[in-house]
Amino acid sequence: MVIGRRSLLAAGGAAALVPWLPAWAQPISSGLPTVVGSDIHLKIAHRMLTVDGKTSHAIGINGTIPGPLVRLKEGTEARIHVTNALPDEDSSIHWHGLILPFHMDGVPGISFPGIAPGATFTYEFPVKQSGTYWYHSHSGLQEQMGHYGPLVIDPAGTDPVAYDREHVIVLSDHSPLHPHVIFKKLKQMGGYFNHQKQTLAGLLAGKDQPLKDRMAWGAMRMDPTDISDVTGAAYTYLVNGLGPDDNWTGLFRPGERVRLRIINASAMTTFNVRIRGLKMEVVQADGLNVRPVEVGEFQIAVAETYDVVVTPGDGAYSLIAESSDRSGMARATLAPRAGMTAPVPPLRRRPLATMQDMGMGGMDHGAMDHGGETMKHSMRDMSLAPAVKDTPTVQSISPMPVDRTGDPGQGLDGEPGVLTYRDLVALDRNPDTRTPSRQLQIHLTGNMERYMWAFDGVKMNEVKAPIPFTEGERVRVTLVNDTMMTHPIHLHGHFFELVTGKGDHAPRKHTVNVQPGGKVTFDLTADAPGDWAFHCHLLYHMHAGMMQVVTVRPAGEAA
Ligand SMILES: [Cu+2]
Repeated sequence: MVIGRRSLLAAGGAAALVPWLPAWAQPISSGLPTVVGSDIHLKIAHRMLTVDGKTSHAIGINGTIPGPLVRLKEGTEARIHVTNALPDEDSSIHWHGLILPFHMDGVPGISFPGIAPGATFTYEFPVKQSGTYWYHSHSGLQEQMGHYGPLVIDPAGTDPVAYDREHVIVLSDHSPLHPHVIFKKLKQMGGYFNHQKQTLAGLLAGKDQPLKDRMAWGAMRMDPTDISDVTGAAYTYLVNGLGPDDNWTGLFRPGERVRLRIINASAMTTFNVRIRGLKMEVVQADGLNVRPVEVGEFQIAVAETYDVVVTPGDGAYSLIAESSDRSGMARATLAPRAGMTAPVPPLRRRPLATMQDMGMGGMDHGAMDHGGETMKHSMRDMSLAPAVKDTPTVQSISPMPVDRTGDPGQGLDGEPGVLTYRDLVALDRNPDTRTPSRQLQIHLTGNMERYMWAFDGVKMNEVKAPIPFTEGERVRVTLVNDTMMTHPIHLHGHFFELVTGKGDHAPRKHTVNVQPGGKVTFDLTADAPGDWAFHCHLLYHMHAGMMQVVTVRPAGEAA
């Protein structure tokens, strides 16, 4: 299952020997079914999925993984009938990033009761936006089994992005292990799937951390190779449901402007995306247009979307999405003709977490240069975060977290031309440019050893009350990451403006990745009354407690 350098090279070699295949047998983009119209029907059911020749259990929608592309039009009414054909469990569909009435948002227990086995629920809502989005289950761990799909809304007016052709690229992670088994193993041992730990041999060979650093990290019971909880040891990384050897291929005519709508529908995987030999013009983030910015690579967190435009010449190109811990990759090909391949680069060297990732970004090196025991104490100083409850879900408090929106993401420091959040500028003026009337700080806390994750030290099942907002109020929210993992934090039913110094053209997002030991600030206009889910989009983090309910009450109603 691990897609190592050797198997990829072997696959590339084998692919070159495969004879020409008829068009219908090629995994080209036309293979992604699309559903349109005033009444759309989706059916959730078990099926088998074959990836790179290996078959395992999965959940599909209308028989495919990912589910079909749901294509809507801005300014129309959507009516989508969702049937749950799973024999013995409830299901649901959440429309990720859509602005709609809260009871159509599809989160069981928050917005509606869920869809019982055999039942059909009809979602009806006005389509008020355009862009690239996706949908997925919000029930149990079904999303990990394939219950997700792309959603594209065509604008009512002219599209500011000029392009000749488009491809939807759904990135995901699939495992033959049942998600409950994965979760159980994480609970038993947070680092269960990390097969890239530092070794004695590596130390002797002078690789990775020197002995002094290793002892300091060891005393803190922290592991710098701990980048992803679930890795290529458990996952095959997919493009549109196909493995690296299957090699999904998107066709183009040389010289065309090709728009790629890239969606990270993974349960747990942050990807670093690049196309060898091509510059990418980022034109949209999380469904909303941004001023075009040219990059060579970008990190896409779970649940984010980026649209890029590329102009390929007459040749084949490898689209590579490495998992951020470099334990594997998703791979696809862009080519003028089916059957063409391009070289696939080996996985790059795995990154190590840094002192910044431990929330020491604001400290000078002198302050870091003390022994492990002292550091261990300074890593859990509860007085630094008075609002955080002192519970076992808090393994550490970042001593000096810094704004990391200018960082490219773990492992990408020093790589040329990598997108950061600070490169994003909204194409349209922000709809609300008022100064926030209050501030709110939320800490992302966790305990890797016990695999507990929470907001402010309180897991979802121990939360006493939702986070209250008054309808129409504008609030500045700062998320502080007290853990060594990245957390893609998603708020339902709203967009928020990242505070990165872009004035009234701040980039607006529905999901923001908070880097380890870092912080992110955004301004939120709470303009959608109702109860909304607010959670880490890493599936097992959400499942382990990093979730809350945000309630937006009409002004004048008692809190
Ligand atoms: Cu998380």
